[in-house]
Amino acid sequence: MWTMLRACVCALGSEGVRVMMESALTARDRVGVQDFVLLENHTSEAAFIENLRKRFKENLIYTYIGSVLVSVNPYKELEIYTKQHMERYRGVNFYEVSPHIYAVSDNAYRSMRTERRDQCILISGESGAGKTEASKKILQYYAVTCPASEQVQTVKDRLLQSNPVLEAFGNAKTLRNDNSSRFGKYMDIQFDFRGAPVGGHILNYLLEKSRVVHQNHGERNFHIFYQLIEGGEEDLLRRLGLERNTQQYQYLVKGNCPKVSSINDRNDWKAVRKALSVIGFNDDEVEELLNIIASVLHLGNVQFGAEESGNAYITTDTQIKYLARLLGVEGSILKEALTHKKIIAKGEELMSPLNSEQAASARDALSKAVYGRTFTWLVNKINLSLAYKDDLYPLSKNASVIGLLDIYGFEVFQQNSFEQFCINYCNEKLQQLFIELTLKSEQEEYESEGITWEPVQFFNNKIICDLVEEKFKGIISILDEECLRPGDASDLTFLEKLENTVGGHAHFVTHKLADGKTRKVMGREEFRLLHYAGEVNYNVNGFLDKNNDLLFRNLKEVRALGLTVLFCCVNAHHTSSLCCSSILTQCFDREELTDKKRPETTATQFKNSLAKLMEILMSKEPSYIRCIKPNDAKQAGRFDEVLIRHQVKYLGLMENLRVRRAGFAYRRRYEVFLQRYKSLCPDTWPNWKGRLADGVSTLVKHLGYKPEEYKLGRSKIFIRFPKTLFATEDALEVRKHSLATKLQACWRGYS
Ligand code: AOV
Ligand code: MG
Repeated sequence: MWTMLRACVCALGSEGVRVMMESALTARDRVGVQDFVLLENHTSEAAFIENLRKRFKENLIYTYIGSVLVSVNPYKELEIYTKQHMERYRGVNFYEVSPHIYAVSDNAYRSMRTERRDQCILISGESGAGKTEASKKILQYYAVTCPASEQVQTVKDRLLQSNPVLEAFGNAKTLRNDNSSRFGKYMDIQFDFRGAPVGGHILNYLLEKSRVVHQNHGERNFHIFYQLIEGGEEDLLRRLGLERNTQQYQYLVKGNCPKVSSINDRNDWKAVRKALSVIGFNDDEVEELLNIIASVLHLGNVQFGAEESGNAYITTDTQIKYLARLLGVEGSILKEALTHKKIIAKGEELMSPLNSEQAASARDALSKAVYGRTFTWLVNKINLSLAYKDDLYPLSKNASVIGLLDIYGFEVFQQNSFEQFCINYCNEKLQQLFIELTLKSEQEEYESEGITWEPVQFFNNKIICDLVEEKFKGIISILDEECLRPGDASDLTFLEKLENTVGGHAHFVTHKLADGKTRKVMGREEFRLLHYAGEVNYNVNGFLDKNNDLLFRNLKEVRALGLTVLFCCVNAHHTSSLCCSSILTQCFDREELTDKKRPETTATQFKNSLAKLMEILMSKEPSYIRCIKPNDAKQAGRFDEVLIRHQVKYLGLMENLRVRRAGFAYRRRYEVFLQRYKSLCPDTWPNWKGRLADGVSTLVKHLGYKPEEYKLGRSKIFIRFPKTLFATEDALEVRKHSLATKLQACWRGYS
């Protein structure tokens, strides 16, 4: 009992200072335990949730499961991110202070420094759970606490300022989150041998382009459009031909949600403008970028009428005038391009008219392509600005990296489409990585090292990943097949093929029942996936088009339109650099436009980029932050137990806790352990001549490790509690210090 209490109080750290005033038991009753491992009834889900609730009520949003940080979104500003807080966590061991995202950040940083191993911090949780906020806190922590010089300061500023820019162009208000990431982001922060951040690199994943032309009820387009219209200076708006009224623009009215109480577009505009200049965009580039944003809005307002023949004509000449000016394309060419497609007949190029419906969808495809490409251009530009540039100290082998992963969280709406399918698939992959690295491999390691172990059962979502991505018979393969099949392929034939191929899969459901009857609760255009995080019905409408990414495919007429406008652009650019957008000419390079090879489909590209991402993450040492959303109303202080229990379940937190409780917090190969600590024992210092395992055994006995504190496997030592290791680290510090003092004394003696 006494040991338990001591562990608790010790674990409470600085939080503990406050609660030490009361008896330790009462304190625990009130604020819970800061590591779920300390829960008396660690197999009870109810006890787990109760602990979360107690802490949430006390504004203690962070709790550990061993080294995994569980974070509950407070939906209010807490005074826990000040500089003083950062200082408190700097260079301090995990368990000596209360749980915090700074402790995880610091721990990753110190592991990177002392063990020279690249790190990554994986942040997961559903939409609105707090992933993006968490990633920003981590970045801020490094910006404030890492060593700095003038040059490093510039890098820190740029790293920080990349956030408002990317959020403006890549985040939007959804029903789940007012600032929802609509793209996936993996950011490497590079550190030099002194531990100073000297560069960075961002990988972006599949932006939700369809939002440019359509938003569901209660949602908005990307923030930048509103920021520009609300915050843009008078003369800027005049130059761009924009009015200060978001409701004038077709692309901004679909969701009927121009204003959001938690968002101040005008202030955000100022922040974005400042951030663009910190990152190093010059005035011309900013102007061009805004020209493109305005062009998209004007494009959205281009309307078509139908001639008697049914051919489309443009009814909105003002828009064409602005577009021509902003994009640097001649108005007549633009008009023709928007209402015709280019076809090749008998080896000759001909312009064939579109009807008004075709013209409208061509216009939207063009807007999406322009916006999507500009976003990629923006990320590339930021990467150039973050790239390490010091010729004096080239980034050598000594450089290390901490990667931050912040993706779009699992999401379910009333209507779910191709975008949700991709987003939720991405979350399956991340969950799979968590399982591989924490639950599965941890247990496999005990087995291979010959450590006795009672296996913990868990749900492995690999079966769902396979259902989506397996070659030839996974959903993506079937979708691609339909996209490439000439003839009558449609969204519905895709659904039919799905039913025929994966209809019997345990995680796949449609309206059809095995006995030939139909399931009434499901639409005929839907399929349901039983994801690890819950059931989602996907409407197949638009799957083929979105996967084909119309603009660059032979299959649809839009391609010709896009090419025409952009060829105008490219050609204009070559004849006169004064007109036409140089950003767009960089975005759509000539080679790609004339390349006859069929590009990969959107889903396949996404699948491949995720596979690469998993490889990157697997090569690094991971830290985990598991974010939980406390309620669906985005409200402070509301702890919706049903919602939270669901997340605890699907995040696998109980299994995580069980593995942790039964397992070992730390493990190192014998040679690594011996090399680091051999100086603490006269028998192993300066060198151990015998078997490595015997050396480690001698060393830990000398250090006074108790038998229950560690186990020796085939090639590694396993240490059960972090505090054992921390005590050893402290001893090493003391020894280094006394050595240094002795050396100094010697030095003084000589001089
Ligand atoms: P997400 O990244 O996980 O959702 P965010 O990080 O954008 O979620 O968080 C959503 C909102 O919750 C933020 O805009 C804040 O208002 C609030 N919030 C989150 N974390 C904190 C915190 N630590 N302190 C105060 N408020 C917080 V998504 O991108 O939609 O998957 O796709
Ligand atoms: Mg986010």
